[in-house]
Amino acid sequence: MPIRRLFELVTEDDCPISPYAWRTRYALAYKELPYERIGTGFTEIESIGPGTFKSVPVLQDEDRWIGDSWTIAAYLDERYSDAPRIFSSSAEYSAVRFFEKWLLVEVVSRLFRICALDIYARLRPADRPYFRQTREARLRHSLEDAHQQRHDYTPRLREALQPMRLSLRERPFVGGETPNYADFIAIGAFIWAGSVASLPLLEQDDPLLSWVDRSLGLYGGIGTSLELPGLGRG
Ligand SMILES: N[C@@H](CCC(=O)N[C@@H](CS)C(=O)NCC(=O)O)C(=O)O
Repeated sequence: MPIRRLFELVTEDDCPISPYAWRTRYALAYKELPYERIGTGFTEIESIGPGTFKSVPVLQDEDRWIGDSWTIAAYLDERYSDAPRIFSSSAEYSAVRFFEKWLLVEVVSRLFRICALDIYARLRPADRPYFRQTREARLRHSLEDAHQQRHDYTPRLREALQPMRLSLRERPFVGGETPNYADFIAIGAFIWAGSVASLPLLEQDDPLLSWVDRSLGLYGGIGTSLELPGLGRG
């Protein structure tokens, strides 16, 4: 079997929590490419492979080292062109780029505020000071203050998801009849936050949860055995 390894961020108990690595996992599963997963901490990223990476995911494919989830997706399409394409056209690529920006601004930023302290508590002890320092600078609040305000952010998060609900009323996936990279991006964010959140991120009857279940069930049940307390799953 070829050497193919995915370096991804994990918690102290080896729970994979990078939203970016999750989309890469989905992309690899979609292309039916087997790989070995290597859990890493924030403070170990610079020692991966050639030592030039600043973030995960990182994919090692034989002697190639590729960082950045978008670069990895493009690489997979180019290198494994016989397998189904992740992006069938540049128009699809652009639409998914737009979707990612929307999701980051409206959804991921809120998920992050809601879950920041929950993430911190699950990290490897060696990663915690780095996470606190960098994330408090980003939040312009202490992790504890953000945690206290999370109940204010939850309704705003649920409201912000309305465009996704409306779109999923018409089709089973963001990508249409079948999932595309936009679904992989979004489910990656829900898995990340759902793994750690200590409050329900969505109402129990939120129609988005059927899409969550559909997405977790893809590719032989890629996410069905995950514990996602923040989504009332597992
Ligand atoms: N543009 C990158 C972003 C990846 C990213 O931000 N990953 C986070 C983990 S979820 C990370 O490695 N952060 C490193 C750090 O904060 O030092 C991608 O799409 O892969």
